[in-house]
Amino acid sequence: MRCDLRTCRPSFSCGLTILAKTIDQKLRGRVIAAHGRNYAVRTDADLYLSCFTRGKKSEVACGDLVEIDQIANDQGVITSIVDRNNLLYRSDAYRKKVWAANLSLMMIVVATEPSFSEDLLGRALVAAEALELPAAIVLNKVDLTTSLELARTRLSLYKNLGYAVHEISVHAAPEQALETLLPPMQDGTTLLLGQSGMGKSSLLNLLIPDALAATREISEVLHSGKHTTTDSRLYDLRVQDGQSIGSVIDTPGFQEFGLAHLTPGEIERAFPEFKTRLGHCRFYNCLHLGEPDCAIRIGVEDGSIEKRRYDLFVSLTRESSSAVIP
Ligand SMILES: Nc1nc2c(ncn2[C@@H]2O[C@H](COP(=O)(O)OP(=O)(O)O)[C@@H](O)[C@H]2O)c(=O)[nH]1
Ligand SMILES: [Mg+2]
Ligand SMILES: [Zn+2]
Repeated sequence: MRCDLRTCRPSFSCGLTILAKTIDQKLRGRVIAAHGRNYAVRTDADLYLSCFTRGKKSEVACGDLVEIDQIANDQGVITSIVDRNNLLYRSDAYRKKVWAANLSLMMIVVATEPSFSEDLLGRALVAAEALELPAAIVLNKVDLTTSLELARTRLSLYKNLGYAVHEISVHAAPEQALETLLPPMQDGTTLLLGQSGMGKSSLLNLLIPDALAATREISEVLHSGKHTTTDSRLYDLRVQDGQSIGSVIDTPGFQEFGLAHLTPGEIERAFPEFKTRLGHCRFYNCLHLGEPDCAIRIGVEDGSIEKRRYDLFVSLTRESSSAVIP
């Protein structure tokens, strides 16, 4: 019996079956969870909880669009990564790791209490600038009024640099928090960052009411039963008329936000307040670390560049130049 690709069924032992299968099962989806070299990929129709790459080195990130070959019910091999708009890395002195892909906004959650780390905040902003990714700061727990003014004062620097600072209280004013945060997140993919204690999990649960349950389900497969929270996870923000109106990537490990993979040029360009001064140093290849007649250091001395921002620049430049990332 002759058959063609449309009528051929896997139960018929026909030579075309295998071909039909490959054509049928080249699926396109989005990576919604990443744990080590295990990924969960969601296609329009299905969720493939157990996907992996064949290569030795895996460069797939949460948020990536990928093509997969189905190999079993919920298992797939990732065969290719569809072009990315952007890819965020983090690194230590020895290697860089992919972190999240296809982002449209970085949202950094800080709080009135406990005190937040300005070093981490600054690093996140530099990472965003290096990708030309818009960044916004969320100040949570504004109900804790005794520490509110201090937090506002610390954040005024970033407001002056042009970053949006959204004040919210997940506990005291959840509806208002949604009204404030959903519009900028709409239609894109927002990376949610925050050091622990800032209320990131509380905010995520407000944005995605079943986030914790969904995480548990996927974690069980990715970690074969172990409950850990080391994954990056992508969630649909809201579904309207069957269409998602945006997504959020939640990612742990913010405590060690290494940017040693950035080059000195990328670092200096990631400071918006340096922009008008770059190119005005005495030496064309000035590193702004102590050279005479350095426009950046003159800016620090006359107060137009904040000392804490310059200090961050120096730390990042030193880390970058002592790193041995291949
Ligand atoms: N007062 C106050 N506490 C909050 C608010 N949001 C979160 N918290 C509390 O802050 C602590 C840390 O919250 P959590 O969501 O676990 O923070 P995460 O470590 O960033 O994920 C918890 O005790 C929360 O109940 C808020 O808007 N106001
Ligand atoms: Mg948490
Ligand atoms: Zn200089």
